[in-house]
Formats: sequence, C-alpha cells, structure tokens
Amino acid sequence: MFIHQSSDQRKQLVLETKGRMIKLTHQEEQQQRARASRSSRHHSEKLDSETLLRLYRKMIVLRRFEEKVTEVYLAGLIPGLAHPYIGEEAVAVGVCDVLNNDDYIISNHRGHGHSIAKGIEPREIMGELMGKKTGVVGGLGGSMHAADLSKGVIFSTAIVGGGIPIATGVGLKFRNSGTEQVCVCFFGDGAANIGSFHEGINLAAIWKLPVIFVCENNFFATSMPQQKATGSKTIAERGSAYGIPGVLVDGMNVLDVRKAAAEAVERARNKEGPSLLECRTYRFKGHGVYDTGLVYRTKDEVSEWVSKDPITRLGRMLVEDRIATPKDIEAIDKEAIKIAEDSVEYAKASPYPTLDEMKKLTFVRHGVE
Ligand SMILES: Cc1ncc(C[n+]2csc(CCOP(=O)(O)OP(=O)(O)O)c2C)c(N)n1
Ligand SMILES: [Mg+2]
Repeated sequence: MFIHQSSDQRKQLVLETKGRMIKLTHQEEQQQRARASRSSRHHSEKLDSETLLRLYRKMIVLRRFEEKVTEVYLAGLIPGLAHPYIGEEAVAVGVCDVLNNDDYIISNHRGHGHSIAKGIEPREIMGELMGKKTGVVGGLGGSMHAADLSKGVIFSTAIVGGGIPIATGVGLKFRNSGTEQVCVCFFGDGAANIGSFHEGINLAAIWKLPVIFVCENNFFATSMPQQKATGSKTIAERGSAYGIPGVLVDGMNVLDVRKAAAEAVERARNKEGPSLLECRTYRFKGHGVYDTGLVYRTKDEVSEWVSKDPITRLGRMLVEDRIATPKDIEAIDKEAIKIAEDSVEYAKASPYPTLDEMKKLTFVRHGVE
C-alpha cells in the first residue's frame, strides 16, 4: 500500500469530505475538483513511477479493448449485448490497483473494465463476448456474466443493484472466516435507487463488514438523468444514513480514486466496516454498443466530459513530471492496441463449445460429474 496515514488523519479526511458533501453547490463542487486535482498531484509525487505507469497502462488497455468490442459488435461477431466502459476506466483501475488477488469484486452489466482490471485476460473476455469455449465462463455467459474466482472476480450480474446484497454476504463470510480479504461491489447511479442498495449497505454497516461499495455515477441510468431520479444531492451523503463514510470522488482522476479506495480498503481490513464511494464519472459512448448516447445528452455535455479524459490527464501528468516521454506514451498505447487486437484474433480462432460442454456447464447436479 502506498498511502500511509494514521488512523486519526484518515478519520479527519473522511469527516471533512462528509462535511463538504452536505452543502455542495455547483461552485463548491468546482472548488472541490480544483482542490482534489492539487491534492492528487501532490499524491502522485508519493507514488513511484512504476505505479503511475502501471495505472496508465491498465487504463489504456481497457480503452483500446472497449473500442475493439464496439468494432467487432458492429461487424456482427458478438451474439448479444455489450455496454462500453469508455471514459470510466479510472474507477476500475484505481480501485482494483489496491486490491490483492484474493480480494473479491462483484461487477455489473458494464463490467469488462472491472474484470480486466482485476486480472482476467482481455482474450478471455473477448472469447466470452463471442460465445467461444475459451471465454472466461466457457462462452455461456456473454458480456454481463464474467466470473473467475482465481482472479477474485466472484461474479457479474445484469440485474441492476443485484450485486449489492451479495457483496454483503461475501463480507459476512470473510468476517466469519477471520481473513483480511475485502469485497468490492461496483454499481451505477441507477442501482443506488434500488431497494437492495439500502438493505445491503445497512446490513454491512451494522455488522461492520469488509465491503467497499463503489458507485460509478456516470449521471445516467440508460437515458434517465441521475438528478431526476435521485432525491439527495449526492449519493455519497447516503453513507451517513448508515453511519459509514460516504466519500465523493473525482472518478475522472485515477489517483483520487486509488487514494479513496486505499483508505476504504484499509478501513475494511482493520475491521472498521464498509465504506461507500461515489465516483463521479461519465461514459463517453452510449448506454450499450447500439446507442449513440446523443438523444438524451448534448454533444456539448459529452465534449466537456471528454475534455476530462482520465487517460489523457494522467498521460499529460506523466510527461510533465518527466516520468515518461511522449514516445513512451505512444509505445504504451501501441502495446495496448496489440493486446486488444490479439484478443480479437484469439477469440475468432477459438471454437464454440459443443452441446455436451454447454450441457455440462448449464446443468450440474450435486455430486454428479
Ligand atoms: C433490476 C433491473 N432493472 C432494470 C434493468 C434494465 N437496465 C439495465 S442497465 C440499466 C441502467 C443502469 O444504470 P446505472 O445503474 O446507472 O448503470 P450504468 O448503465 O449507468 O453504468 C437498466 C435500467 C435491469 N437490468 N435490472
Ligand atoms: Mg449510470
């Protein structure tokens, strides 16, 4: 772990964040962003070059992978849906970077980024998308059901909010086993208005379970603007209703996300209970690969968020801080493009599962092979 803070310092930070959230006007939010940007620059000075480059590399791999997904979907190679994570990479990468291999994550319908950031190979996700035997769940799950316990991806679900109470259950198991493992649950702003959000977080809070609830607030649930669907000003402030820290995070800044996640993970490992992070982010593309995302959003709004691109932002910082040259950045990008292309070639060349294999993966009777 790269962040060293005393417990008192950490509590102070959370309280301050909570204090700001209660009366957050647009102007205050702008000020907060400016402060966060200064503090994350300061923070970047504490992270070693290797970590910063790793974060950059991971984000660009997710970006190039998702671009390929759209391309192959439009070419008719994906027999199902896919929801692009483009623009939101800083959240998955920042959070998963502070997790151990045996920590678990629960993902949702926009989950390729979560799975890859936690260690599943892009090839296995692409294979899954194309319904191939080499896919991460044998080609039977498609885009929204990645799982691999060996990498700590316990499951992904298309049921909005469905992962939240299950994360609480996983946390209960961890607590009862006496391990130091933590469970992270990723979900959207839409999911934060589902009943299971309240039940799941409340139970985790009263039992002080090692769970980190990461809300990726991209300001839309399909075409429904978050402000129209949410009574509170922020989702983070709901943490106080359960007596847990609710932290508003600039989800377009991987260093801020990583820092907030590291604090929440430390709290969970210290048996102090769960945290709720609201990472404010934006999907640059439509809800799914079929959607332009421009019917219910203006081009200006999209451009404004694109100007905060987390990858460009970190890349610029790496060059300004002389951690990488523009040529290095280009080389990392080329490598990411190769990984994405390789995943497509691999998936295309892979066989479909046979009927027998599909039966075996679909119907399993206890005790029967
Ligand atoms: C329980 C449930 N209700 C509705 C849907 C249909 N649906 C799929 S994704 C989605 C929007 C989810 O929005 P959000 O939670 O903000 O996640 P985002 O897509 O923005 O990442 C909806 C309504 C569903 N899959 N499950
Ligand atoms: Mg959303």
